[in-house]
Amino acid sequence: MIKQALISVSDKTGVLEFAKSLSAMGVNILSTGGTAKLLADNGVPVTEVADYTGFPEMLDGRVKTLHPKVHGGILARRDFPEHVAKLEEHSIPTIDMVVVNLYPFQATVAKAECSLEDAIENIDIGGPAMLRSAAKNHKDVVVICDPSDYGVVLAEMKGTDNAPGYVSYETRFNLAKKVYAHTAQYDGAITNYFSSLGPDRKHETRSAYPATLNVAFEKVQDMRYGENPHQSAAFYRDLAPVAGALANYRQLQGKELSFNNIADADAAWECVKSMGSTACVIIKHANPCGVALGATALDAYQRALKTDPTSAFGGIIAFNVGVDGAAATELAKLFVEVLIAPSFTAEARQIMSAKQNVRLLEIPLGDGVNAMDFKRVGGGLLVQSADSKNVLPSEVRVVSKLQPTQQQLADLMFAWRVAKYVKSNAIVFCGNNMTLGVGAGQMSRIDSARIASIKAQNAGLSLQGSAVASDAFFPFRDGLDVVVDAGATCVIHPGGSMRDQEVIDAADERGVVMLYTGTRHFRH
Ligand code: 93A
Repeated sequence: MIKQALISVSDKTGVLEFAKSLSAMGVNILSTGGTAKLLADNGVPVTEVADYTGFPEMLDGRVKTLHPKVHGGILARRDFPEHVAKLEEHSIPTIDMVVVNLYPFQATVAKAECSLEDAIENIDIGGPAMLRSAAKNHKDVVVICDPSDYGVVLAEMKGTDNAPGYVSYETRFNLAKKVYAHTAQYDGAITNYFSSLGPDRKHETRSAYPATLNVAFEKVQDMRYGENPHQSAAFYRDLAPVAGALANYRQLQGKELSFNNIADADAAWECVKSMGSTACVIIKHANPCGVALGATALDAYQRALKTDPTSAFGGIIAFNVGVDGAAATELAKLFVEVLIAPSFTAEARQIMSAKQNVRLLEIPLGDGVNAMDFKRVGGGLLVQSADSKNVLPSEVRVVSKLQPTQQQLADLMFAWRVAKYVKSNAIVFCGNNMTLGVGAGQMSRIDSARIASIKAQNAGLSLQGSAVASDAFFPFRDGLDVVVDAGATCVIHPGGSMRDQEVIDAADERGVVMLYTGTRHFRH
C-alpha cells in the first residue's frame, strides 16, 4: 500500500495531475523546493522535504534530499524486523513511491553557450541516489523516472487487479529496470562530456568523439538469426531516433523482419529519401538494382523494375511517396520481401493483404541524420559522421571542352545521387531519370564499368546517350573508355586523381562531357 510518495522532478510534465490523483487516493506527498511550490500553488497538500527532515536545502540546492530520513525511508526492507525497528527507533516513516527526473544534463551541454560550470551544476546527485535506492528496493517501492509512466501506475493503483493503492511486482520490477538504464545513460552522458574536453577544458573546443564513448540503444526485438542462420542477432534503435529514420517504422503486415531485411530496408529508405521527386528504389543485398523517378509511384516502380527485373525478385522496395492501389496492383505481381513508403492507401493495403508474407513498413519522411556512424571491427569500433553530403548542381564543375545539355545535367545529377548508395567501386549508367545499369562492389572500377554495361545489355536497355556516375575518380582512362564504348556521352565523378589530365584529355578525345563533383562517396 502506497502511503507516502516523494516527488522531485525537473521535467514537470504531467506531475501536477499525477500528484493530485495520488493525493486523492490518500497518499502523503513529500517534495523538493520547485516541485513543492508547483504542487502547493495548485492546491495539492504537500510537505517540503526540508520540513520533513528538519534540515534546510543547502549549498545552492546541492544538498536537498541526501538525508537518512529520506534514504532510510526508501531503502528499509519492510520484511526485515531489524530494519523496521531501526526506522521506528529513529522515527523514520517509509517512502513507498519515488518520482524523480533528473537535472537536464544532456540538454544543458547540447547548448553552444554552456560553460563547464553550467555543465557541472547540472549533474544531479540527489536524484540518481533516490532513483537507485528506490530501484534497489523495488520489492517495496514504486520508482518512476519517466512522466510517460504516470498513467500506467495510476491505472494499477485505481484498478481492480491489485488491492487499491497497490502496484504489481511486475510493474515495479520493470520501472526499476528502466531506472538503471536511465541512470547508466545519464552517467554515460557525463562521461562522454568530460572526456570530450581537451586540455583547456573549454566547452567550445570539446571533441565530437570523446576519449571514452558511452552510447545507449534500446532493443526493438531479438531476431530469428543474423546475416546467416548460424548467427544470432537483435535490432536496437537510438533512444530517440532522428526524424525520418528507418527505426521509426511501423509494420502494417507481414512476417517478422529479418536482420538482412532491416539492413536492406535501411539502404532502400536512405536512397529513396534522397531523391527530390517521386521515386522508387529496389534493393538487393544492400545495393540498388533499380532506381527511377516517375510521374506516379506506379510509374517510378515500373521504370525502376526495368533496370534489373531478375535481381528485383525477392528485393526490398521503397517509395518516397504514398503507395496507392495502382502501384500496389503491380507490386503484388512480384515476389517482394519488404515494401516501404511514408503511407499506403486503404486500397493499397487491401491489395497487399492478399500477400501476407510481404512486410509493409510505413515510415514518416524526415531528413535527420545519425550523429555518429558506427562500423564494428575486431576488438573495436570505427566512428564517423554520416555521409550526409548531397552535391548540388551549383557545386559541380565542367572539366571537358564539351558543355552538358540540360537533360545531360539532370541525368548526371540523378546518376550521382544513386551512386552514393551503391557499394564501391560503383559505376551507374542512367538515362531519363532511371538507372540503366549498375556495377557494384567490385575491387576494380573497370570491372564495375564492364558489369554495369553487361547488366544493361541483359535487361535489353540501350546505353546510347547515357549518363554515367562513378563514386570515386577514374585512376586511368581505361574505365572511361569502357563506359564511352558502351554508349555513355557524359560522365560525373569526383576528380582528384594524379592522372586527372589524362582522363580529361580522353573525355575530350572521345567527345564526351565530363563533370567533377569534388566529393567522393565510398560505401562499404
Ligand atoms: O543538487 S542535487 O543533486 N541534490 C539533491 O539533494 C537533490 N534532490 C533532488 N539535486 C537534487 N534533486 C533534484 O532536484 C531532482 O533530481 C530533480 O531533478 C530536481 C527537482 O528540484 P525542484 O523540485 O526544486 O525543482
